[in-house]
Amino acid sequence: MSNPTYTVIGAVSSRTARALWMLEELGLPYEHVAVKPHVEEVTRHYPSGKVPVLLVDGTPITDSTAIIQYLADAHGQFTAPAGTLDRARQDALTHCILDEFDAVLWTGARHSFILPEERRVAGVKDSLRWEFARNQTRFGKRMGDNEFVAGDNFTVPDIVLTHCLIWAKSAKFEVTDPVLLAYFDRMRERPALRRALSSGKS
Ligand SMILES: N[C@@H](CCC(=O)N[C@@H](CS)C(=O)NCC(=O)O)C(=O)O
Repeated sequence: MSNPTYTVIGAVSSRTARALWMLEELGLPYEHVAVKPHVEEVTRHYPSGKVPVLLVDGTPITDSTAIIQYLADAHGQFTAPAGTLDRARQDALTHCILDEFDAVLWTGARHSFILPEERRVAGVKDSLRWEFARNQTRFGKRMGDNEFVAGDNFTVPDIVLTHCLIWAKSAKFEVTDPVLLAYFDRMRERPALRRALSSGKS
């Protein structure tokens, strides 16, 4: 059976990079519609206007983590199989990264440029930076000497964590934990990540 047609909607400067990276790791062809949130190309498929959206033969899937886990499951790579204890541990790591890194960065972004100005709380950034540093130390300890987040293999949570570290740099949240810094250096070398980050930029 042939692969479905994949279309990724969203600019690479957003969480869309996660979907592009997974497709590049899988070596699958895709189309990339590099648009900002809330434009008609997005709201047509997802009324909230958020990106990324992945169209699988025209059927939309939203939310970057759901998208990359779907792709990993569908192609049997970069994930432990569903229904195994290894998968439960991998999912726990993915959710931990979403709580401890993605949510902190996203709150920072909301209070910088997403929320209406009168709803932004100026002081929240200091508190978030402290939390981000504390969470790095915790997560670095949890990773220990692992090459990848879940052990010896590159899996879905590696894409989420590395993307959060890239995001942190551009949002001026310092990455300081030595384990995470060394990990970030290793992950940045992945050719599929480099290809993904240049998608839509010409
Ligand atoms: N949990 C979603 C979050 C999607 C999201 O908030 N995307 C941002 C760009 S990274 C967006 O579209 N923001 C526009 C908005 O919040 O209105 C995911 O992981 O895809």
